[in-house]
Amino acid sequence: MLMIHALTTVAALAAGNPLTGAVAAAATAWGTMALAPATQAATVPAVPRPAAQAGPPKPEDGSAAPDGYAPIPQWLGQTRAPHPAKSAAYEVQTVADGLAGAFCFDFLPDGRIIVGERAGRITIVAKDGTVSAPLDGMPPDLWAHGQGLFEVRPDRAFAANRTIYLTYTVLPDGSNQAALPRSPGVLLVASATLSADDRRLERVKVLLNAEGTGGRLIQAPDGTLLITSTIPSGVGITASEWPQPQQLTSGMGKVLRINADGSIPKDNPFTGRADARPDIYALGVRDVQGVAIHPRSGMLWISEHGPRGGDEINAIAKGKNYGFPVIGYGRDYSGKPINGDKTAQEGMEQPAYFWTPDIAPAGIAFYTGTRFPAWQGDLFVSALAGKSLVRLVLIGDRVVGEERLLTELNARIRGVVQGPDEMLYVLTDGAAGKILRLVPK
Ligand SMILES: [Ca+2]
Repeated sequence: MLMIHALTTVAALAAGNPLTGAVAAAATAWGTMALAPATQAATVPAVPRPAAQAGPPKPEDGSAAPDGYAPIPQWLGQTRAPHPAKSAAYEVQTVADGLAGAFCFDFLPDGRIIVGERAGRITIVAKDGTVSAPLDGMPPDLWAHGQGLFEVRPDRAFAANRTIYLTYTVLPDGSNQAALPRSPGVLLVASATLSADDRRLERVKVLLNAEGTGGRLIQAPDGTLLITSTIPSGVGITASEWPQPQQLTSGMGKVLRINADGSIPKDNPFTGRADARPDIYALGVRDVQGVAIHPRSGMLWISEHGPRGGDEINAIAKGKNYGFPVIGYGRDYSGKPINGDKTAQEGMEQPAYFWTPDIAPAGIAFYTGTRFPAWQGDLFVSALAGKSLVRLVLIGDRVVGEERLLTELNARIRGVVQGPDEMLYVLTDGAAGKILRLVPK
């Protein structure tokens, strides 16, 4: 499925070879960020983007609708796993409402919830459900036209340091807003301090230019930050235009890893290589919409949107290649095969699970609590187009069951988080978003 990118109707910007340009831009971006003082005024070079479409998508641009394509999995249970034998009854309670375009939420150590809305607002939900006024002190260059604020995440030691991390898009330097290409925004990662009165962000510091058009962030158990960086995607954009996920000089289509101060961990897999960004942790991803740390292995798991079909769950290992656009289980929006419908190749990782047709998976969470014993160890996947909360029953890294919960809401679900009370919380998408809590019945 596609992200909610702006379909600007104006003419495209850049001329020239987009691939050569991408490599050059990547090198420039990295060099600049490494040398520049880490302030809000850091230089943001333009990254080549696909040409804008004149008007709405045309029929030949395709759609994301199911078309009967049903690729064969590598093993039984890699897709369409059977309904699990055991489940749990739940009731749904409303925790907060009145959220608009909320994209992410997480718990602060005192049990309050911090919420990020795409337009560039951060609010805090009190335990009684009251939603605060948006925080002041947001990055002034946050550009929200179709992109915007993607992640708001407290540091693991937030109670002591009041640090939060953000991912958001800005317009690159020199952008002419009257002649923008499609999806021109560039993903930045920043840290900030929440003021003592909880009303504003202070000391906003840009840590990284990730180059992508969107992305998620989560802090690993070792304190490093894992950031996902997407390629532009959406109807009218073909996979063959976007080889960057396989290019080590580009930040796009990657999982990136930095220290909490923006420096590069010495044990990153490509450090010391002249032909690679040193912040790359894994490659070959497309459009990551959910991140979670596995409670036992400490590994990053992600949800990822394919184009038309080929949504994936991946367990991310250091230095590995997750295949896009060389292998996958989806097709271009036009319905045309990508790389001859190739689904496997030596040296490329298989998804732990995939969906064709799409469910548009978004936020994910492992359930580790005791309130729902039948759900312990399972991975929960919020689904936008799938309008459900998907429960994946795991044995090790293999899925052995799939159940769709919350279908009764008929709502696009953007996120899922386990609360400190060991209940599951979900965030609904759209202009009238809510945070809901699942409690045992
Ligand atoms: Ca893949």
